[in-house]
Amino acid sequence: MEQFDVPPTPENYAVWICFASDTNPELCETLRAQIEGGDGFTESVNSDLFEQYFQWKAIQDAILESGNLMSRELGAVQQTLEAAERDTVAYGKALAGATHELVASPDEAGMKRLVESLVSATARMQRRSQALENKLQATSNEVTQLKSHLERVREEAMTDALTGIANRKRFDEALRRARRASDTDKSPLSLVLCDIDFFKRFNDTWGHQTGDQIIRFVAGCLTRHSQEHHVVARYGGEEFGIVMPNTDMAAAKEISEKIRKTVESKKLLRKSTNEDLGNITVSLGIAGYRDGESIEELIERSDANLYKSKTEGRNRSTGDEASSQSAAA
Ligand code: GH3
Ligand code: MG
Ligand code: MG
Repeated sequence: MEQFDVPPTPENYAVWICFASDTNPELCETLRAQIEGGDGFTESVNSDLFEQYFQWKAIQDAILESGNLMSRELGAVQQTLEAAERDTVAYGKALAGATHELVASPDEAGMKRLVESLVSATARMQRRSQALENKLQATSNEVTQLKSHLERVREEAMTDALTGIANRKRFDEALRRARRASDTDKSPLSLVLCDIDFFKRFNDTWGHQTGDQIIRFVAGCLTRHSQEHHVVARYGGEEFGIVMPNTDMAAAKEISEKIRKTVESKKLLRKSTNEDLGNITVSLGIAGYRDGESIEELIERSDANLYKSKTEGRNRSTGDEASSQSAAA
């Protein structure tokens, strides 16, 4: 990844680990072609690779599987309906025959035969109706299960596997929706970006797995201090974003500070060995949505504030106005 300048995001890791372990011939082939083509690995090439071989693959598989199951179910229902139709025709004929015989005023024995044949034809119809009802009920249950299966796959495609919080895709979607809502009802919308300080150093010292443990810990802090309607997402490797609809700058700053202080104050222990990992800190950048600006502009302004937090010493949060900056004591 280093050789081709591929950023070490979770998505890119997934692609390249698969390449290194040679577990997906199709992906390996595509990657080799890209390398040989010499066009490099731009952000869009990287995200296309991930979508193609991981996200979309999972969704497509689920849709295909659901489609197959659905058509099998519908085929069975169709057969039951056809059989029911044949029985209905036969029943109609039995009734017509009975009417004809009644017109001819049958004797007592003939009447008995007639009633018996009508009773048995009616019983057959009843059984068929019952079977049809059962089949339809089973199909309806099956369709409900398929729907929830598809919903689960959709959920997975929007979730970051390492932390369980939203991934970049859901972040983008949430931000777009929040911006639309803010445009409509003029409610405040804040965006917080958060980045772990000196994380490369931490990773190099303690290893990637312990690094992952820290990413999960920070994700937990963000979730704990955010409100229920906020969307907390892993924006990139050790970067997070919180979309905060209906939240003004003051409230967003307050939450950001709570997050910062919680992360800073936690004494970290290595899970596997209980070794003292010291403390880590995060830097945050906050921007409030300005009427009419694009999503990109809003992200850029949050990012600029995050950058400010970094250059002015890290372990701090910076809001829109310079005067609203909060720093560690
Ligand atoms: P700064 O304070 O300026 O943010 O410094 P930094 O070292 O945190 O910044 P930089 O962006 O240079 O380093 C980010 C590092 O995050 C690089 C990579 O080693 C690590 N990283 C990215 N994704 C993952 C991941 O999924 N797991 C782990 N363990 N580390 C990751
Ligand atoms: Mg970073
Ligand atoms: Mg960092």
